[in-house]
Amino acid sequence: MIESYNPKHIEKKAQAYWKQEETFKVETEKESLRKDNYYCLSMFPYTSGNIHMGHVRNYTIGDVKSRLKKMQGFNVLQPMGWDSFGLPAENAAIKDKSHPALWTNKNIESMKKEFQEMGFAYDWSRELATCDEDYYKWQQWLFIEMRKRGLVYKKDAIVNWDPVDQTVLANEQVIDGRGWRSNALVEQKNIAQWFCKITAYADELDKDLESLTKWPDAVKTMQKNWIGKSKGTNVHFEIKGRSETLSVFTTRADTLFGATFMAIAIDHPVAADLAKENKDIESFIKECQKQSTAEADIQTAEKKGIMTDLVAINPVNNEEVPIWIANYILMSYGTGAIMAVPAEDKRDREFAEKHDLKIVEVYSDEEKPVLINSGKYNGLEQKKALQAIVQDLVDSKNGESITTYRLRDWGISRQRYWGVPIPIVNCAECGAVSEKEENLPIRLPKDIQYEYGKPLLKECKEFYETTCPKCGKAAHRETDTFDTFFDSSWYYHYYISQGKDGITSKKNDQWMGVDLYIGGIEHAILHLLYARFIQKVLYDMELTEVKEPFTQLLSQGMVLKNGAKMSKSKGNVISPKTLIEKYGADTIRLFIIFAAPPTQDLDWSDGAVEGCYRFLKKVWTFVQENIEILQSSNEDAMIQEIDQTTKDHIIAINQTLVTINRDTENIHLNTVASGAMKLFQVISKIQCTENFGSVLKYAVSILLRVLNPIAPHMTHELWQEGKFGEDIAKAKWAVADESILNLDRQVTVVMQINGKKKGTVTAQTNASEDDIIQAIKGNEQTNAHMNKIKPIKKTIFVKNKLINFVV
Ligand code: ANZ
Ligand code: ZN
Repeated sequence: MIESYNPKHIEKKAQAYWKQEETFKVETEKESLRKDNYYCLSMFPYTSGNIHMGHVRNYTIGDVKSRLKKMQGFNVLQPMGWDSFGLPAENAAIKDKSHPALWTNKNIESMKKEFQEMGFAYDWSRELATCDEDYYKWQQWLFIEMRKRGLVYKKDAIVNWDPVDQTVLANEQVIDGRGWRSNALVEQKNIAQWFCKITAYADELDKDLESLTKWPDAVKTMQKNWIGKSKGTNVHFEIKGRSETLSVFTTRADTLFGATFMAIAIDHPVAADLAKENKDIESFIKECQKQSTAEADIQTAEKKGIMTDLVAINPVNNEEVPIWIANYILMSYGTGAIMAVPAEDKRDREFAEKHDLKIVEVYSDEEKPVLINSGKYNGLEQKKALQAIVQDLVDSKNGESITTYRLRDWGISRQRYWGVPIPIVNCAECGAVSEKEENLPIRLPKDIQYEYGKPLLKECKEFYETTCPKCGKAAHRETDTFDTFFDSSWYYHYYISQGKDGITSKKNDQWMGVDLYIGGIEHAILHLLYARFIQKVLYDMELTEVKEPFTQLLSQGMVLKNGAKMSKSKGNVISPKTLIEKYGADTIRLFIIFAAPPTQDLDWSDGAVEGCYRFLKKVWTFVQENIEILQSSNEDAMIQEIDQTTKDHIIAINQTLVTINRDTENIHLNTVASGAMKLFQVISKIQCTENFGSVLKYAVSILLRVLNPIAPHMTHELWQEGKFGEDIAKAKWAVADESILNLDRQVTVVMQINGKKKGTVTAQTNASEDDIIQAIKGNEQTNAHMNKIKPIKKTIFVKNKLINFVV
């Protein structure tokens, strides 16, 4: 009776073995060469409590790649941790009348269990959670160091305020003017906030995208657009009757003669000034403040404006241009003011038409347009016109060339409880003082009665009452916590050095940048940009010599069901838990890898899952049926001593290995899975009577190793049972044998004397007559015949077939 495939049993067994043997533990502190190390990182999950198929796909891809690299001889670092601070924990705590920490820890526990059940080869000794004090201590340290370098500062800022969730929202969290979670109408509020000066790195962040040759172009483009580098001119307009000037940023100084009005942002200082004396302006501004500040929303919102009684003087022709306050101008871009050219700019035209403002054409209607209505510049085509006008502006000191960025400084203050405390003390005398390093970490108080909507830290005396690190007098702690994007902007360092040696250790560069970073496309912009920024800050602090944190980036495709994204709201979710229960983890892993290349969307198919299960079962049964002969044989292809059919099988196996190895490199892991299936097809045909055991062991050994990264549990069990070795995870990855591949490129040529067969020689396909004669002389038997036949009258040579000596 052979043992039947019982994933539940063998998967538990393999997992226990890895734990016991610490198979995936890696030393990062010992001296090693960067090229021998492989750092494979999957974006750590938010501790939401449930693992969905998107996670499973993300982490399976990383795990297959990691296991493969280990077999290929690399020291592989594959860690896992938890992005564990954030709003959902607070909301859940309210719902469950619990505490965010309890909820979070419970979730970590259950998610970890599921990850272990999936058989992911993590070095669990490096597990981290961003809510751990040992972890965030270094984040607080970094903040203080950045402050010393002028890279963090506090300023009043208008923020999107969600009156229900009682928190500041990022622009992306405002959807159609409403809070993304609460759906409440978002208000604009001015409060003091901490900012990171990411704009100081705008140019580097833009330029270094070029060095990221192993990133998807789509992601690089998104980053580039987000940074939004733009070369243009600041043009200074005098305000009639006032001492100050109004500066505008334009990329089209060539259109200056078409500027028929000016438009300034509602929060421009000039607007604020006017609002003090003018009720209409004041109420217009108030009205606009209700509108979302998200750029996309501003672009599409109805163009509103109010005219002021100020006029600007156009420096190129001294014409008077009315100044408007308009809702489509961003204070945070350029100078917060524009010259409007309705003839050339769509937004300005829309505004002009609505408010009945003048439109002055500046380009002719010809195939090659040239300037018109533009004084001495008339007749110039655009490029030349721009050059000439900018030059004159610079010469007359009415303007200067400038590069601006769409990127803004990163607001990191959150008025929430469940986050890393910002390590600042507010002293009545000294102002905002950074905590002393020896006082870190500033711990988040845990024993707190959790209640919704309350600014908890602000009411927690034990937390905020402290003394000033500078003067020693009584003072209040900052009660804002960090944006959780900060928590995840440096975690890839902590996995390596684990905070033993500071935020990073010198040895970290033996592993940095991350060889392969895998995660969802939803993180294409912010997370990756913040991490790139922090890495550059660490570089400038001389804590690393690596400028980019992630060498290769893989954005895995989505998991779909019938063409739609799997999601709770659509009710089409398939739970990994149920599937593990039914088929075992190996089947899910195989399906995920087999069904689509990692970067493409994967459409769920119950039938295909079933098919994967059947495949694994077949392999299992086949090996079990042959288990005795496998146990008692040594692996050897026995290529010289087997029949032609078996030889062909062995050649086919090696040819399949060529494809598999080509595709492991370009991460088309799906062909590794289909390659394994192909191998099995060939292997199940092996029938030779001689040397069957050795040949089978050779072939099955290849199959198990190819399949191991994808179905690690089953192959682990079969490897040990078939006496292939102790731990397949440490076995050498299978590559094609060149000498066997060459066999396929060889032919057998018959040697004849006067038309009678005397023997055969093997030679390369298409070998010449001379080559064949050399081969004959090189073979004892044929050479003996050759020596007997002298003189040769005639030689008949048929390429790849025969050589006939006529004597
Ligand atoms: C006159 C003009 C004429 C403009 C024309 C464009 C086309 P990019 O290329 O994205 O950098 N602008 C400047 N500051 C702005 C702000 N704070 N809010 C809204 N719009 C602003 O865009 C630069 C152009 O965007 C600038 O050039 C300005 O309009 C507008 F045919 O000036 B332009
Ligand atoms: Zn003080």
